[in-house]
Amino acid sequence: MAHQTIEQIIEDAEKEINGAADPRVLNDLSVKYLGRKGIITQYLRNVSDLPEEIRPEQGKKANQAKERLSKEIKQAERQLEEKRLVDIGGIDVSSPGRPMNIGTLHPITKMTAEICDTFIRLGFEVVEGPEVEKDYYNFEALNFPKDHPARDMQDTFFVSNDIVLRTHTSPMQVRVMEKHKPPLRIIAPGKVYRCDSDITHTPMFHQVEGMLVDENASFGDLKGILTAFIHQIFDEEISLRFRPSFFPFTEPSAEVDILCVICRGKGCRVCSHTGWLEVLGSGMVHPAVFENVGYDSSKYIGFAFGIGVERVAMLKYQVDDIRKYFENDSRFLRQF
Ligand code: 2U9
Repeated sequence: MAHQTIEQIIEDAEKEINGAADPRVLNDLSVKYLGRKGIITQYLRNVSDLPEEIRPEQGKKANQAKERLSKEIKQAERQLEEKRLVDIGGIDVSSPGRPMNIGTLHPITKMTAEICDTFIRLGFEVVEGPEVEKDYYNFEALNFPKDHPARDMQDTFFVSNDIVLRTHTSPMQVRVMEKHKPPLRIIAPGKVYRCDSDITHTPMFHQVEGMLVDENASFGDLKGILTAFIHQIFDEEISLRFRPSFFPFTEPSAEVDILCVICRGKGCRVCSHTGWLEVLGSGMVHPAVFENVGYDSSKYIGFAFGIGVERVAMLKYQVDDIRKYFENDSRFLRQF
């Protein structure tokens, strides 16, 4: 042993350390080389017997060897422990951490909440109800007579002869009126279904519909409330217009347009060169609807409106294809 050089000792020790497949072997190697009676310790003791000219250098080398082997044994122990954890199917402690993807509310959920909030602040109450609905509540009570062509406007999914997927949330207003007397101020958010699919239509979309019924509601109130809503969602300065329209459940009816957010009224591809973008529909509740729910149509007057949530979100965020909201590409969804 005494005739071995320190370099040879290191070489032998490293061979043994690298070949060790068990932590107990590494422990034995630690004792064998670095222990009280270990090879390096013995070597250090023998240094004092060496000729004086090589003594300091050999002493230094032996101390460095001790430090080096001690580090190598510790590292080999760590590697064996990591391997053991992987082998037992545990965590691979050497693999880099995966970033956590934190979820967010869906942009349509956020837009629905934002729309509802503007009406809640104006005193409206939120009501919710079934998506699978009786033909009576979806059409009949809302003044769409059976076999009337107005039903074709709605591209209905039929569940059976007299059950449909609701094409709007208006059935909720009918249900509330059946149970409660005026005054009423309600909004009905939720999913609706229409058999239609292109870049501006999906078979399922979201609406927020609202209705106010009282003894003295006016078309002026309707204009005031919807103007406040548009200014809240878009911007305080935006121009809007009420354009005559037709719905079976309102008379008179009006659609509300905003000045095109792209061309500011000059006319472009987005607004079909009209300078205006359609945002929502509205009108004074048709007296036939009041009679269907047992309200006296000579005493009560009301107005109603329907807002397509995806449409508002598309205009507000300038998204040109409605399907982007439902593809669930997180790179798109994260932007809102
Ligand atoms: C009752 C009486 C009347 C709700 C109304 C509209 C006009 C309307 C569309 C907007 C875009 C549907 O999502 S959309 O495609 N809605 O234009 N909705 S008035 O009128 C009612 C509701 C309930 C009892």
